[in-house]
Amino acid sequence: MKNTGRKTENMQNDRYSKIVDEINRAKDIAVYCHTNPDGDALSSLLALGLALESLGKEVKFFCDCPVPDKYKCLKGSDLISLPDKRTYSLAISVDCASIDRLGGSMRSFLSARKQIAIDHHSSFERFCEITLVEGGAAACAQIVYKLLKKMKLVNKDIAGLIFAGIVTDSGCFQFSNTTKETHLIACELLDYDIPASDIIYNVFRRTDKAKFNLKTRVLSKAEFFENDSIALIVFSKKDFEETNTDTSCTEGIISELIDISTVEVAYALSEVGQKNYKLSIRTKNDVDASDIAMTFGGGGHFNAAGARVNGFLEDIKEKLIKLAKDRI
Ligand SMILES: [Mn+2]
Repeated sequence: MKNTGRKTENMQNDRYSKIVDEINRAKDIAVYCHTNPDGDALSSLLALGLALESLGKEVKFFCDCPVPDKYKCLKGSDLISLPDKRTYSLAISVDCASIDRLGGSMRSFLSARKQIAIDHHSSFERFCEITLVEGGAAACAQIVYKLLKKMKLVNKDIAGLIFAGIVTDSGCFQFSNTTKETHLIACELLDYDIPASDIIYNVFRRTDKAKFNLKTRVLSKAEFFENDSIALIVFSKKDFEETNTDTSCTEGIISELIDISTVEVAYALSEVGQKNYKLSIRTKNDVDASDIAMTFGGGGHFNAAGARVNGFLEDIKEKLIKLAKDRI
């Protein structure tokens, strides 16, 4: 990792102690994750929240969407609810690169007396005074772990959650965001006797027939451009309807494209409304996915990013191909 000088380390330590101070001071704390939560967002939220509860704090776990079935296996997932109208002493967001990622939770988050953001996106846009951000870290759960370790709050349940978050966002230790530190943390987590292979199966591999049908259907229509260096799939409303699935079922399917040796940029467009698409981008080599996402007001990581895009499908495709072509 870059910037690991003594000075940066001290700055991070100051930041940790500032956050610990705020936590100690607060009696009631609301923790928040982003809209359409993934395994890292939910695991980070639950690990942090459960740890704060063990300190005797009154903790609320907020997300503006229900927990997807896939993640109901996470310890404490039944504690997560839609935000209420109360004003909390402290609000902490996890895995949110910008304020709008909070979606329907934004108002509740901002109404708290103090706010803290914990995040790992290189595209992070500061939206509150206190932040704990390590752009490029494999998962937000990795940063939550370092905080909870300093606070001596890690137990078996929390270790399992942190592991689930890391597994999700590192593609089970396969993506280029996986560093020595990621493996070292995983090693420490295994000391808590967590069911590692069960967690990997549940959050990373397990699928169901409907998702399988969606996957085979959409992949069979994949398009390739520029000598197979760019790949694109579209999840249309019809694909979702006829396979009895929805946008939450698309996770991971794009990996099949970027795994093809010639492909350097992979796109997935999911139709979410009239001329409205959710765009996912995966890249390899030196192509910056978050840079492409930012063209549409989105963001993310170097090799994985996303955005919302409006327009006619053919126009969007043309624009995406050009953006990729210019960067390969
Ligand atoms: Mn994440």
